[in-house]
Amino acid sequence: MQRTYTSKVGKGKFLVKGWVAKVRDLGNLKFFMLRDREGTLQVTAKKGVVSDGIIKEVSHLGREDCVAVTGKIVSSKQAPGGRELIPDKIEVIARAQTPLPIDFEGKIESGFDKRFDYRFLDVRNHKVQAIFRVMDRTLKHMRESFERNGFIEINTPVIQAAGAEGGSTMFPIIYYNREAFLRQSPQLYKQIMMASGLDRVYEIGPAFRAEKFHTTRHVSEFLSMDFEMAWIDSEEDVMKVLERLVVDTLKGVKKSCKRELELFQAKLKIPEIPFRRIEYEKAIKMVNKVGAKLKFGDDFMDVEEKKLGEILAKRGIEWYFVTKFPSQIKPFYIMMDGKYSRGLDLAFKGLEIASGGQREHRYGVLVKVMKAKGLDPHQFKFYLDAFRYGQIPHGGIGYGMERMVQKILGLDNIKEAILFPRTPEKLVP
Ligand code: AMO
Repeated sequence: MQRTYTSKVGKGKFLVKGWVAKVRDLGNLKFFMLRDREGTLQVTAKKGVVSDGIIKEVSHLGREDCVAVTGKIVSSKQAPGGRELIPDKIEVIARAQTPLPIDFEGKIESGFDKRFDYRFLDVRNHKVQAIFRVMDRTLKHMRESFERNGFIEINTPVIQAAGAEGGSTMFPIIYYNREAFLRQSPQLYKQIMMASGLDRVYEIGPAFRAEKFHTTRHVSEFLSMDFEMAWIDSEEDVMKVLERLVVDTLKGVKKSCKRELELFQAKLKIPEIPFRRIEYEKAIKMVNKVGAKLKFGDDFMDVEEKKLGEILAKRGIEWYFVTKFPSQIKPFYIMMDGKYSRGLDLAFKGLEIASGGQREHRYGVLVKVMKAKGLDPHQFKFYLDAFRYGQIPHGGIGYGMERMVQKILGLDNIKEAILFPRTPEKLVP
């Protein structure tokens, strides 16, 4: 007989497989909840109704034993979901040791560290599992949107010889007999691909940052979704694609993750296009009015980002762009117009989700900017070469996938949206 998920059983005989979630023994009546990926099902063994062998088997079951149960589904007023399984065969596939190291059903709140140590148990909780289903669907709907908009998915190296996002967050590794780095972003490679004629590319893959501080939105390894597009006139073209991508994705998630969103009581609003564009100087004024002390050239930190999000939330705005950042705080690859840059950030409820902009595609200017920012162009020859033989105007963004899921579900900490988070302290498991 083929296995059926607990959510799919109807009337008749079925084989279900899963973990023993709860056992109750009322003497002549014994029952347990069987949990699988899709839900739970009560298995009821009543003396006289099932064989003595089954009764004995059930009385030996313990929490999280792994079982395969065959039996008949009958309606039941008392059982959760209005149905129960009357077993005629119970096979114990594996026993679980006791006591369990964490109580993942949430009666005793386990600390983060313990939860991540035993993530395989933690994810048996359907609410925790829901986070990763939302991640799965988010990626799927994004890929669909990219496909509709003519993007090609690519993969570029994770092991790199040079980083684009500043030395302080690079992870050096030993690559045979020389030093290399884990990528901070696919920045240099996606830009190189703009000189290849592929026109519109995206990549979804891990990115690494040796972040020294602890926040609820930074980790050392995250899933970066990057796109890059050619033949643009300005960063406005990038924002148009990005806001379309966000709306497509949210619409998809709203439809395919109803159950998951309900578990988190997450009300997903679909923003209207175009998203609000706020120039950096205006954003500074807005947060300074409520107590911040930012001046031109300062970067938005956690608190100011949140403040801006709160101000805009009062106006019913959840998604917005911040544009026209000062050139001095943007990386070398962003195009500068004197004092201002063509860089942009996209925020969702006060959290930066993506950043990018129009790139500098003119070889001579790029080399000059790199030098002015203290970089050695010789180290970036492989990248700069792509700008010497017909590089076209282009732009793109990098997008933090876990931050997106964090905000969709209202999770306090980004780590919850990562199966095995990496932080300065956490390398195992
Ligand atoms: P940036 O450094 O702003 O830009 O990163 C892009 C997006 O990636 C996410 N992110 C992180 N998420 C979790 N933990 C971290 N430590 C972390 N660092 C970044 C954020 C952020 O908005 N190359 C540029 C992008 C571009 O211009 O295309 C870049 O990496 O959501």
